[in-house]
Amino acid sequence: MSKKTSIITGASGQDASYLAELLLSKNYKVYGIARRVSVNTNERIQHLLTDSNYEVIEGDVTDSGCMHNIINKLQVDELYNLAAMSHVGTSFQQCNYSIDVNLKGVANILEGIRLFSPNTKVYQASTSEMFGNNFSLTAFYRDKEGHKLQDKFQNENTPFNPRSPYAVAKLGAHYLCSTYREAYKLYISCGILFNHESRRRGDTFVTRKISKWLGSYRKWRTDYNYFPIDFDEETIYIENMSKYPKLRLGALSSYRDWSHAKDMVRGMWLMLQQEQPEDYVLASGHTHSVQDFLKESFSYVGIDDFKPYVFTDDSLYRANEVDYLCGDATKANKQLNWYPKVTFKELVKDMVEGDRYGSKERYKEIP
Ligand code: NAP
Ligand code: F7E
Repeated sequence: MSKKTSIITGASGQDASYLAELLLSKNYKVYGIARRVSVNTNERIQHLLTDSNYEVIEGDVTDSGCMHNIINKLQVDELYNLAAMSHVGTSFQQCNYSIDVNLKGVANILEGIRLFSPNTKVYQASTSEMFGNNFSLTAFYRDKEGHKLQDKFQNENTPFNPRSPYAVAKLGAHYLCSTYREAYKLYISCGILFNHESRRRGDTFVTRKISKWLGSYRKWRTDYNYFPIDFDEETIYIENMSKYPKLRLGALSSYRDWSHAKDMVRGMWLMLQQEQPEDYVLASGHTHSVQDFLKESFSYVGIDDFKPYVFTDDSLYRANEVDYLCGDATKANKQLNWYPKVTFKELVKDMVEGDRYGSKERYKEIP
């Protein structure tokens, strides 16, 4: 049987690095599309660059001619579109740009597939941000004490209600995918993925911001050994000797359904191995607040109360917030036999350990 071939856009990103590892382990030829940058951004895929089955091709999803040429020339079996301006907060400041990459970029790819490579199966990276503050309710049930409860969750039937330029662009792309799927009978599946993190997570997302800060704070503490520590409004200090800036964060009460990125890329691949293209939610089904993440990560390093170490910075609040996300992945569980393996606790531990010794140790992963 001939080797399967694939394109991954957004090759230098968190998910693309795990997906490339997965596809290479399944003996695929992988073409990673990465945009031209003035400095090296291949840190996450450096270890793959010597693999003869992995090739990086320069390309930008906002350039239709470029994407059409690549799609036409390679005629791959599977294309995973992971390229995005993926930061929700930034999208409020860079609205047009977010639409260019996250919506028009998808149009460029879909047109390329339609015109030049209609047998290529496409995965589109949709997002739980498309739900905004909408949720569905389970039927009432009773807890152990007999109290009447109901759970809030989002699944494939929950109506969308985007609350950021990022989410609006992603929702436009999501609908464009279903339109192309129906109109041109193309194999296009969208994964509606809830938050997923790892040691390779970008350091401006809240989980990695926390684990990275803990890593550098612990180094500072170790450098100054056991001196008593005190606090003023924005800093932590050691008896007039040294000051260290507190961890600056915005909204602490948002709830997110966090999984490990490695689990998620397995689901992406499974979506393209089905008879029919469909959209699927991938999520752990457990939700935690940012405060929960802080509590878990600080207590992992022996700090019982995180509050004195955190400075709430008003400038880090978003113009609109998504308050509560908790995914119901029953469809993926049943149809794809997909279940996440890494728990919230294991994820936090892995990220905090990953940042403990600085960048060199970061990529020693959960096995
Ligand atoms: P990420 O780490 O931010 O990676 C995004 C990648 O897209 C980067 O490699 C970036 O390149 C590339 N990119 C940006 N603009 C581009 C352009 N114009 N042309 C080509 N490439 C471009 O994101 P991720 O966490 O891996 O997420 C992967 C995808 O899943 C994204 O589409 C994201 O929106 C979506 N998603 C993520 C999550 C999550 O929790 N991680 C959840 C739901 C959906 P540079 O390295 O040059 O910046
Ligand atoms: O924020 C709050 C923030 O930026 C999580 C992307 O991968 O997942 C991600 O989007 C929560 C929000 O992720 C800070 O306000 C508090 O409530 O880590 P985040 P996100 O916005 O959920 C979705 C599914 C995607 O599709 C996206 O691509 O944490 N928060 N303080 C903060 N967030 C950040 N970034 N920085 C803070 O200082």
